[in-house]
Amino acid sequence: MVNIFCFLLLLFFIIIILYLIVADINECSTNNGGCSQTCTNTQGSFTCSCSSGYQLSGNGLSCVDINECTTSQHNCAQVCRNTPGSFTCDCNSGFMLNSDQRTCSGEIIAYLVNVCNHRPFKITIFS
Ligand SMILES: [Ca+2]
Repeated sequence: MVNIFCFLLLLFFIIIILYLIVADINECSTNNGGCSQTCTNTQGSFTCSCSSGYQLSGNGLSCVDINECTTSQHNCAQVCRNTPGSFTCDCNSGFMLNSDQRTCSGEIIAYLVNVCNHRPFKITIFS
């Protein structure tokens, strides 16, 4: 009698375990699975992933900004400024950021004299 009871109990637990394996639970449907950005449901589990410019932290859940300025992942000619998920380029004093948002042009200051009134005037050119 005890053997039959033990067998049925064992069978019951095996059925429950098989049900949990086969019947996938979408962990992402509750609190985004704990992921700070993207949660992807998989059979029997889930994974977290991050948008471009972020990397998954050690806990596998949260995403942290990549500081492109402290690595070689930026292409700024002069100054790199880290931003959440990205970075921007800037220029040193006396330079102006070009339209490519990466390189800088130097400031050329020239002093000319107005031939009509003989007064000096300043022109500034970025090149
Ligand atoms: Ca960044």
